Amino acid sequence: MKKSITLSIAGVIAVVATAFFLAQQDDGHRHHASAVPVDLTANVLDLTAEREVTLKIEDMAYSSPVIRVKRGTKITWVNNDSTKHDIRADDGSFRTASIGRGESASATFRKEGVFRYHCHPHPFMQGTVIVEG
Ligand SMILES: [Cu+2]
Repeated sequence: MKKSITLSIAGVIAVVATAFFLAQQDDGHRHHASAVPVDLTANVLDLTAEREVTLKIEDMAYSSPVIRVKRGTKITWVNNDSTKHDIRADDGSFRTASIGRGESASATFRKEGVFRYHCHPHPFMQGTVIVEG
């Protein structure tokens, strides 16, 4: 009886030690991953075949928040909320007027790059346009 208890305690210690080791490995992995730039290919809507793109603003969010377009594409946002919104580049490279329900605003992307934008009154509303050559 005593022997079997000792054995099972040893077993538990072994399991805990293994779990700790795996957790450390896992943690190391996460640190490594966070050093790598965010993978934008995960949920990107490919609109590179379009010359003009219309996106909606609904329920305090931009529809299709991450899109890929060709250089020269005109993007129009239509606001379906009763709240006014705008579209502003995080780096200040473009900014639209504040638009109310049923109104729209456009921006043409002539430079390649990754353009993150947000709504000035509601900074939690965010989107990204990836412009390809
Ligand atoms: Cu807004």
